[in-house]
Amino acid sequence: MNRRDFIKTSLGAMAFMASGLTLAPKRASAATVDITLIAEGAQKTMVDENTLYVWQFTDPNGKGPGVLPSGMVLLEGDTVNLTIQNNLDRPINFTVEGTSIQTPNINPGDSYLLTFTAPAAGSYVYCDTANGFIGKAMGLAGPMVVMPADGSSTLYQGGPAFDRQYTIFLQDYDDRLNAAIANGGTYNIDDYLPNYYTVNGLSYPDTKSDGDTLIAMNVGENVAIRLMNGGTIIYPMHFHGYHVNVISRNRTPVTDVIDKDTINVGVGECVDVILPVIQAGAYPLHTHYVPGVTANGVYVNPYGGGLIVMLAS
Ligand SMILES: [Cu+2]
Repeated sequence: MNRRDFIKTSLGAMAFMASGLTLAPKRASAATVDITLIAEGAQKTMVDENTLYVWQFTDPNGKGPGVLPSGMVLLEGDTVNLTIQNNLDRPINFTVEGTSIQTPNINPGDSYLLTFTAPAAGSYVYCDTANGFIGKAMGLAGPMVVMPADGSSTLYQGGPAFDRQYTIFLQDYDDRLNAAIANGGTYNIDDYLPNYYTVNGLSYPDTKSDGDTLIAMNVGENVAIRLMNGGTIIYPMHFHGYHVNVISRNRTPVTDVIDKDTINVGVGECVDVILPVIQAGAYPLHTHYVPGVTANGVYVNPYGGGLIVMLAS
């Protein structure tokens, strides 16, 4: 069965969408890019119908990957004019982890223009750090993918090539913290224990019906998967059906153990892997932290409700 037939028969009428970061248009040379991100509160409905008050960065002109309201794809050397508007009730900042890219604290109602040069090719987590642990725990984080300056489909210039790429942005929530923030209260971070988990803003089974979180592949391809931990706990990500080659951790090439089926993704860490598609089928990629495949501790369908995506070829 080919890929399209599989999608039609197994996953409904969904077409491959050129959305989000997955299939971002390629450019051959660096440019000047204007981006606006609004830090704001939003009501997020989870797969068990519970609603969480979350914080998010929202790009009024962009979306994705998945249902994340923001996500950047840049080319190495781009000049980025980034405006951050703070619509939250407290100061925030914008920080690209592992770089010196950071705004000062931005007060409620204020905006700040940060101009920076897109750093070396690779995967980056951006987030608020002005609120400490709470920034990420409330959701104020997103993925930044920097493509090589030569415009090639490689993870870095001269690095391994891929046929397609996916961004898998991992986040978690403790709904007691969300409720406390929504009600203007306080929360003891020592009590933090997440009970909701998302990939690109979605939980399983919704990850099956979004073009950025259904990892659609063809046998014979090399598929780049960017595992990016924007949450607050470690995610041991297990690939069923395939082994992957670990290419880099936090933009540093990995040269020792490269062929694995479980990849530990630490807090704030970005692990870029290449999956050689050696066989057809449908297999899960999920966290081996068992509560992470539930929604509030419950399997909302036979397979779970949290951090699961399907690999389909
Ligand atoms: Cu597993």
